Amino acid sequence: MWFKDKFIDLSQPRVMGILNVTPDSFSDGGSFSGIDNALRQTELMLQEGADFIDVGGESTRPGAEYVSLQQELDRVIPVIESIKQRFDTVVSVDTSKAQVMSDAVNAGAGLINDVRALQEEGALEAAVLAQVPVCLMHMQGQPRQMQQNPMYDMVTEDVLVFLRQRIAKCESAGISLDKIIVDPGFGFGKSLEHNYQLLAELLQFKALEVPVLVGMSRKSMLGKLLNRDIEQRLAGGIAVATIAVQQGANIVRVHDVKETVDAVKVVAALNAYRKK
Ligand code: 7PM
Repeated sequence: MWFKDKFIDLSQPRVMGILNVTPDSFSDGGSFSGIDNALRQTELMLQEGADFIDVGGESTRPGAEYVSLQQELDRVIPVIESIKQRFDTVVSVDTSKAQVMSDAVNAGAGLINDVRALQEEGALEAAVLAQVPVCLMHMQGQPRQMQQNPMYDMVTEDVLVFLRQRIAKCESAGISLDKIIVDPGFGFGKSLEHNYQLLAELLQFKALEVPVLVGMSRKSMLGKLLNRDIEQRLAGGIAVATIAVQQGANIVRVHDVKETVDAVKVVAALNAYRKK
């Protein structure tokens, strides 16, 4: 798949490194500015083998409040510009706002990653004009209340139906299938049981005939199951990333790039032998 200027072969599993540029992620106590901090983190993740750097300025953490447009632009655009100046990598922009999408792609972003699947005002139009691939994610509800009491008839079927509808909307608006990625949205309006059912049935998403991205890194589906704090979820994260790739995921979005790159390479090696 082409991400603006760069081609990434998604027949092999790829790793997307998470770069948070929300204010809390800047408080490292040192003398580095937000941009310096972001650049250091980016350089490390690229050395560790990340294929994408996902830049997000809106905290979509359960319970989080809405971030204003200007706040999000101020956080995200300078970081994308600086990364593209220094590194030859695909930057993805984690946003739901049309203006952030347009400005980010102008600043060099090669992928629009939208947890609201281009449903916000003007987002679909902005993505069409931007001419870069989009990742359509499923979310039930909105971040501030989505984890209160998530309910589904059949979680996998419900998420598949939603993604099929969003793919159809994108196609009729002028985004071709070869520019679409889907994501079941682990942790976004899903109980622990919903998350594991989706992971068990991830292969079903291959029926959509577009690449599949997953993000489970450090999420509560690990914390709740293992009774681990955020910083103690690495082993669980490697396990679910490995399983996801084995179940057909093309891109895994993670904080812990080095460990995930190794795990994903093991699955890729195994699959190469399996085909012979
Ligand atoms: C705080 C807590 C900040 C949790 C951000 C988060 C996904 C995503 C996020 C995902 C795609 C996180 C979330 N999660 N985009 N953005 N898929 N495509 O845990 O699962 O990183 S934000």
